[in-house]
Amino acid sequence: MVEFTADPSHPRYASLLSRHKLEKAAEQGLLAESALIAHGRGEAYDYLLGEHTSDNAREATENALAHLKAAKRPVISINGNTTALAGYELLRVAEFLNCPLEVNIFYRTEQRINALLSHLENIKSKHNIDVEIFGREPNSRITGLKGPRAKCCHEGIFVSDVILVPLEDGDRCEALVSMGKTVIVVDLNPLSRSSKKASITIVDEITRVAKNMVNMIENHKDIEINIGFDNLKNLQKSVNIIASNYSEI
Ligand code: PTJ
Repeated sequence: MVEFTADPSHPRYASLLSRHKLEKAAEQGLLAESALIAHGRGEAYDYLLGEHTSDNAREATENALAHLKAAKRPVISINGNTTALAGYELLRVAEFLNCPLEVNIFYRTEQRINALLSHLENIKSKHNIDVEIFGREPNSRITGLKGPRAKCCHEGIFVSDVILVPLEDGDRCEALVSMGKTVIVVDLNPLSRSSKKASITIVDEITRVAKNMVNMIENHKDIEINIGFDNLKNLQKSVNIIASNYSEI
């Protein structure tokens, strides 16, 4: 693997660093074959959104964290891309929430599950993080879905009332909502099915979202559930940002 040498002063440093993390993760067998295509789509939207956390994304992030804090059985479900880009930060969030993390991937192979679990266990022991990680032996199914992507762990996703599930597929998002859960997704595409179906959508880059959550926790930010939060209105604000960025040179 080529060494990462970009200087932090480079205008595209964050983007280059994310790409490097994903290349490394691919080499370690953590990613789906289409992971870099999915990331590229995300990057394109991020470019149009201005590559920063918008006010409406921050509002959605705060509301999401408030729901997770108030939940009886919160869970954080992570896939390959999320583990590579924000595994450490989401373990910190899970530790703060005292909730489990479940490795749950769309393109499921036992080899990838095992690679992801040992990667996360290494981060845990390196940083002394105390979080239960599920995913090795799924013993339950997401209601209404067929095939391997329905697999989940009873004590993790199945019994959860609030689930943070970044970069989720539309079908699974819809199925989780139908199970009565509050579903929080992170998706740079405000027009995706997941974005429209979720209870709360954070239209922001997962690395920034996870860091923002850690900052809110570390700074003891006083956040409360926003009962007036309207997900579609929040999504519309992201679409408006894209539209106005697109019309100006
Ligand atoms: O690890 P697996 O097997 O679960 O597979 C993971 C991928 C991401 C490959 C899989 O879930 C997939 O194919 O996803 P999609 O359907 O391409 O959707 C990914 C969505 O996430 C797209 O709408 C992207 O815009 C968005 N996205 C991609 N990268 C990021 C992102 N959103 C936030 N942060 C990102 N870094």
